[in-house]
Amino acid sequence: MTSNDETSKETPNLQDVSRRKFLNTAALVGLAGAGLSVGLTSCKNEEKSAALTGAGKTGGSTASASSAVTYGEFEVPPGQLDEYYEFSSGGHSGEVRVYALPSGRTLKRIPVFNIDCESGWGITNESKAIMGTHPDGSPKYKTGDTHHVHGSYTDGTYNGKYLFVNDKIHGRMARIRLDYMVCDKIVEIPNVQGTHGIFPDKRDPVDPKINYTTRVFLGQEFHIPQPNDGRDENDPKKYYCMLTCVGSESMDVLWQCKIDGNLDLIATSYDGTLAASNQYNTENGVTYEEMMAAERDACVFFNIARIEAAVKAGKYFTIGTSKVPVVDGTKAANPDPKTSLTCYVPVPKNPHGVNATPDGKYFICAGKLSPTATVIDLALVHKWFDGGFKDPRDTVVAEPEIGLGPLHTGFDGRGNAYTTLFLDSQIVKWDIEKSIAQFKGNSKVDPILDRIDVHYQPGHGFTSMGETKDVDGKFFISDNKFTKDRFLPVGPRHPDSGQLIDIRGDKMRLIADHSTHPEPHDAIIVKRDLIRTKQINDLNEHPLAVKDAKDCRVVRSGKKVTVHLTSQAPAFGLREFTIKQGDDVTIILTNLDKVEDLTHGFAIPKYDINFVVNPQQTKSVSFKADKPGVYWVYCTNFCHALHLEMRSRMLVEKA
Ligand code: CUK
Ligand code: CUA
Ligand code: CA
Repeated sequence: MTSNDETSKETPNLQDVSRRKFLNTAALVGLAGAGLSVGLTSCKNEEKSAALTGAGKTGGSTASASSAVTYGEFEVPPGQLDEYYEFSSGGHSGEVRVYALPSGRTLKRIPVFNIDCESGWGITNESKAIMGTHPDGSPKYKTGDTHHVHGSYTDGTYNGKYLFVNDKIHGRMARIRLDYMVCDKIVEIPNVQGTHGIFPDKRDPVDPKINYTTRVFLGQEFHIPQPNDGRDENDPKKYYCMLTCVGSESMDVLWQCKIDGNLDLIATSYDGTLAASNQYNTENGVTYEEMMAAERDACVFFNIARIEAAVKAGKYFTIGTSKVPVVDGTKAANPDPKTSLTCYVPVPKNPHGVNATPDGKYFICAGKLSPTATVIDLALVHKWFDGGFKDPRDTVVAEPEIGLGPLHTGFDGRGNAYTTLFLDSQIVKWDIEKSIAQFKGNSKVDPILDRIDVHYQPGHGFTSMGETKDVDGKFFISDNKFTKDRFLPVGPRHPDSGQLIDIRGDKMRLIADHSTHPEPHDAIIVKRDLIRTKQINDLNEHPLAVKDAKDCRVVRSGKKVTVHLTSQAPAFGLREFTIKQGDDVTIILTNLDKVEDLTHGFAIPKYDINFVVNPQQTKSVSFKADKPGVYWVYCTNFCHALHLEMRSRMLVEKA
């Protein structure tokens, strides 16, 4: 299926042809295969030692050996707190993880799209209401696939209010409130599949002249026919992808923008005017060979003000039963740059991550199948939108060759970029301004400053505060797959790793290997003082809170039974309660303990109920009392010397 071969017909400008050394499709597939087989066969000694030195994967690694590191410098001694939080996506576990850096301590796993019996996520009524349910009350989806975690911003830096994370499988976005570090809202995006990249606006409405609202943008990776209801399943003309915009407070889907090609990762500009995405499937291919057909794909820019004006002016359509306004951002619908909603900048073959430099000037798009990174000047993108010139490719100000398999780029705020090289198993440090000078024709300049081996296949790489204008240039994390010999073996499924790299000096230094559960994708590193959490819940937050142990009771209305219950170490408010077989039971449990960290568990054997209530928190569960008998309801969370004795008897009378 190829409905748009416009891109493949584009002739790269001549200056470029000599510089860019593309690998042909067959070579690339072979190369990717070789990289993987190294990762997968670690048993043989010679391969192992080759892998350990970082050599033997790409035939000639040029990384400097990491010079003497005094590891103690980065130690966080017992009792001391770390300098940073790291918020990481948990990949296809569907969760978000919280680590401390530089120690690498695991602090928390935040269940989001997954079901988690440690906390009761997906088991309690409150969490099910957030996740969405079938009419019978069961969760609508049990699976999730998180990739990109980003924080909410005020004027270019984190405000500590929210995290946003995508779900690639079911096309959802979740919000995590950072005061409790729990998911408080999930929105399902209509009309899309493969919701991958996500990035919030970096500004709040700080300028009264411009009506900025904080939005989150999401990129659709997979083409689907519209509407996707069984018609047009094999009609290429009906397939397309869209950018989606969600309001960060309302969590409503505000608009969508139809495009040519697909979307992948998202970046937003610091001035709130632009969002962009790399496009690896401008071919509109359905097989990987088709997706690799063109020598160039694109980085597409969205003019947010124009899109929102078009929506306001009613220049949109809707799809199927969805009411979300969809504007047309295809090239055919936008012939004039001066009114265009989108700008498609050609970049080499199947690019991956796009990242915004902290000075707000450039977006950097990594080549993936091209050994290059493309530096796009945002001022020139604006100039193109103003009609200043015709060819969007003229917004490119540099395209340095940096190594094989470039994926994601982090920044130190000193003008340097750090890009993960999946196939070279390295991080390359390069100078952005030098790459621009080189591109202008100064052949004496070499933008490459340093390389360091990582172990072994890096995906995302990111720096401390690196997605903000308050970037501090201290640490880089390389999140790696294929860690094989780096940790004690745990069977065929290996842990993944986050390797901590000190980037303060001229040379990068590998400081630590932190193991992670599979499979981390993107993360952000946030200064600890930007995060202010609450240590206990607010009793009044839940409308059904049972505020006094004296209020514990069983209320019956026909077959509907509500059990009002409290917990206070080492007892539940009712030592026993009786219900009848066939009852529709709701148990509301408030933890009346006020002591910090005094969490109680609540488990009912055979009824598959297990959740915790934190101090002053209320949660509820509903179930059908379908099994007569005696069930010891017990506290699962160690809370008191009499924790084992903290029980209540649920008597289900035979009907
Ligand atoms: S994608 Cu995983 S390495 Cu989902 Cu962010 Cu680039
Ligand atoms: Cu309450 Cu253990
Ligand atoms: Ca492509």
